Amino acid sequence: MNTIVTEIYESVLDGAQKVTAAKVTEAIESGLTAETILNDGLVKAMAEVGRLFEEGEYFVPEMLIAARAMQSGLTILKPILVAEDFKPIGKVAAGTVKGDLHDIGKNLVCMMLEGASFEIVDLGTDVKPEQFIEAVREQGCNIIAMSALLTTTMPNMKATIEALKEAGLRDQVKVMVGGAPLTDSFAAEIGADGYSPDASQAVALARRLA
Ligand code: B1M
Repeated sequence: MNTIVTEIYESVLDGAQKVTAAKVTEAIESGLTAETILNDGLVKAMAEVGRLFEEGEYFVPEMLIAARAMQSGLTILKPILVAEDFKPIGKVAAGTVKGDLHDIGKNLVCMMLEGASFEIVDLGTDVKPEQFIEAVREQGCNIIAMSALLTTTMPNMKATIEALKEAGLRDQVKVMVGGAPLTDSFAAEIGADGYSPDASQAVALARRLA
């Protein structure tokens, strides 16, 4: 791995927010692509944080400061990942489902979709079914993008789809889902229109759905 990328990776593991931001800036200036910085530095580090948490070496505070460091790097990458020339090809209501506070993956998906000329209504985390419904009704969103990182919150995706049906809105929107514990078959089972394992494939999926 390139030295700066290794330093970015280590700074996220250490939760050293300022170092991550400085190293990401340095990496961009040195000519590395945003994709390399993102995938080999930031995303890889968060996967390692997850492994350390599973093994009992990291606890919630360490996960949290690592997440903050990752966010500081993402903020710097955002202008590069997001196109400046912007004519929306669809309006997406994005959110992490009810009960779930993990937002790094969702934020990344939002950035990539924005970069691919989708307009984003970011509902944040812990998003209840009625909030997605309101975004369709009040803001005219034609795609719902739900993220879940916990096995315990995955059922809230189905609850949102059921609520859309009850509100008579299911035919007006496409529903895409993603998040580490999800699978294609889970998406089919709950009646979603598509599943994507990562942020770049989320763009291809949203284009198909739009
Ligand atoms: Co949490 N956490 N966490 N956590 N956390 C996981 C998810 C866990 C797998 C860790 C572990 O045990 N190895 C585990 C879940 C186990 C399970 O459900 N089976 C877990 C747990 C248990 C918990 C708590 C319950 C811990 C506790 O309190 N005891 C708690 C729950 C809080 C809650 O949500 N109610 C908790 C809390 C936290 C923090 C707040 C400390 C922090 C989140 C900070 C934040 O997001 N702002 C945190 C973190 C950082 C993680 C790990 C380490 C990293 C997640 C992450 O950001 N990954 C995670 C372990 C892991 O995933 N390896 C873990 C980087 C991100 C880029 O990847 O989010 O997967 P990801 O997104 C990817 C794809 O999944 C996909 O694209 C993204 C980019 O490629 N994708 C989509 C995501 N959404 C998509 C939507 C799409 C399409 C693609 O379309 C709509």
